[in-house]
Amino acid sequence: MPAGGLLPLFSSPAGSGLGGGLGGGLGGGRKGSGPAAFRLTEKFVLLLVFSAFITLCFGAIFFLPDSSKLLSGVLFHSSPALQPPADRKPGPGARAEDAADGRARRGEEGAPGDPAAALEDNLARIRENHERALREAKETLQKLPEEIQRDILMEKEKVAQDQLSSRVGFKMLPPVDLAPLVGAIDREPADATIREKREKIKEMMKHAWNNYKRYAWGKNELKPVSKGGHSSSLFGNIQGATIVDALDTLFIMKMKDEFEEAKAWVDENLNFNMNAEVSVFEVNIRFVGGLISAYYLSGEEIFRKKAVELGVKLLPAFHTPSGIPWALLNIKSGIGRNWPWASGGSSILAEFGTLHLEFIHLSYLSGNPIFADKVMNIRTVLNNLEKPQGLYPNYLNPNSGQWAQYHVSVGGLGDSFYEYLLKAWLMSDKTDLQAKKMYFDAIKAIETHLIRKSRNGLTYIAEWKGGLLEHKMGHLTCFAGGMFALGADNAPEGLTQHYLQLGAEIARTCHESYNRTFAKLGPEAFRFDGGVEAIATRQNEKYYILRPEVVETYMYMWRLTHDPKYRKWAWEAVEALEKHCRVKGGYSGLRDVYFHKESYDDVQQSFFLAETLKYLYLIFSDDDLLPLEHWIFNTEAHLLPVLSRDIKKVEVNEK
Ligand code: DMJ
Repeated sequence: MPAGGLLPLFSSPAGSGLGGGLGGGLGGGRKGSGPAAFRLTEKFVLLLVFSAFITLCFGAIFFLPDSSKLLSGVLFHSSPALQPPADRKPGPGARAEDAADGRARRGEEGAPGDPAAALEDNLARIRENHERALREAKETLQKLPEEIQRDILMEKEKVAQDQLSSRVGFKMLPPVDLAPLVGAIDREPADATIREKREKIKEMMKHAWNNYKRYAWGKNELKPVSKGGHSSSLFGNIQGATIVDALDTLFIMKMKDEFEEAKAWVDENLNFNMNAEVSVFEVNIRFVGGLISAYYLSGEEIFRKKAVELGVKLLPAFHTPSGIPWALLNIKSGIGRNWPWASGGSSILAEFGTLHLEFIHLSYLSGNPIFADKVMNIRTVLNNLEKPQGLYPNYLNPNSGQWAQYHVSVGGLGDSFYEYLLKAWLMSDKTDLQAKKMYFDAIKAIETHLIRKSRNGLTYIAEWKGGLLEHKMGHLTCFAGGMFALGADNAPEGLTQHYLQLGAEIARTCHESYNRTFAKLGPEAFRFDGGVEAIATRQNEKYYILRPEVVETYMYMWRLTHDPKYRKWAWEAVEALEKHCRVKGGYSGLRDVYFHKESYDDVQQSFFLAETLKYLYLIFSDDDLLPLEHWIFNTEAHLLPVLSRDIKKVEVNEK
């Protein structure tokens, strides 16, 4: 309404002020029918509307939730410069510390806009806030008390995580006392043949890397036959898996230029601020593990910063009633879930049981115990549960905290959980005695219930399904030979020799699984039933995807026994890879290792660079490259230093 239309109301003959106007209107208005009476009614209605409007505005400002924000928005027309620094993000080129200190660059703020539009905007925001508050209140009323309690806890944790994120963003990570690295850089092997072989493996790494760079740079993996990028849903939209997975292999092979270009890519492009649903396990072992390893080897802060940033993103996965994390997590919304195929919505033992090493290091590198707390809680839940025959089933329900299906495997779904128990103990400088006990108890039960010998004397590890054995062993299970040997030294009851022997037997069986194929590379799974031994009988188990587990076991067996057969077997694998998997555009997996002509799967897996080539290279290096007393390999072969007792003493003292 134009302002002139209101003016006569305030100059009515019945009075000169507001009071007079009202009095005149109320006194004679109802009875009269002339133009004067009509004006009084009009006055009354307009006044009523006006005062209702004012009341609404003030009522909203003072009584709606978050009134302080509204006050600053409506009454003070706050410009961005007056808002608290936390509300503003540092712009491109701005120093993060500037934003933290609240020292904003005021010259860049825009001029205040049209006041009417601003008022309209504020009213819209008020309405929206009001509606949201009502909606939330309604939802809360429908919740069970436990759910409300959980929400409060989650909210609290979110605040803690936000604080941690901002510390990472503002480069406020505590200083880390990097112990002098033992054996990160080595000498050339003295023996010329060994030197040549090692050089050949480095050439393989160059071939894999250069082709990835040429055809798939920045993508997760390479398609070596069709020469393009390959994306796996395991990483959501996170990119660069091959770059991060390859970092430490490049470092130990002294491929300095390649390491530098990988580092630059991480610095400029590795991004976790996206709407992506990822596998918590895969992102942890490849990205968090790869970044931590690169940090310890190179001392470059960017790797630590990215590792902690990603670790924080993974924390909401633990928001379950038991604290056993979800398998899949949307790193933007923080919403988690489990694989739809996993028994009754369960989490998987090999997934939630393979976070420990990286999360202990994340706490060390961030100075925040939250990561260690999460994985120690997993440990407590598992330790307290009743175990059928002393075995750990592969499926655990994160809501009830109870086992689901009784399926036990040292291969897929179970494997690296056992590996991480042993390595948690070793990485703690042998102080984590709970991990040691759980490991040795577990492998004792495995030996009793799952390990068998074939008619011709091949030792294998079967799968256990509710008490019945399936006489099948996976390629993944072959890592266990190395694990048994690695733990042998400290085995209880004089069992050192026994476990070393067990490791050797598993290595032999896995070598047989390679030797009995056309490609001399092993199938995904092989069986010991129906008259066969160490051979795949099902078409869908005959593929080889450049996996490392067999050469991983050769590496540990070589280091721990120096029996030359392990170098021989490793070299057979190198020759087979060159003959059957190498293509012009990199290395490809095979669809059928028994078939006399290669059928490529057209994927160069990132773990081929992280693990397979690294283990092969180590087999042809001297033992002083990455000595096992100082370094722990995570399950993706990334390097984590043993955290010495002295470091831990410092931590405890500081607390
Ligand atoms: C790797 O990502 C890791 O070794 C994991 O523990 C199991 N699978 C692959 C390699 O086969």
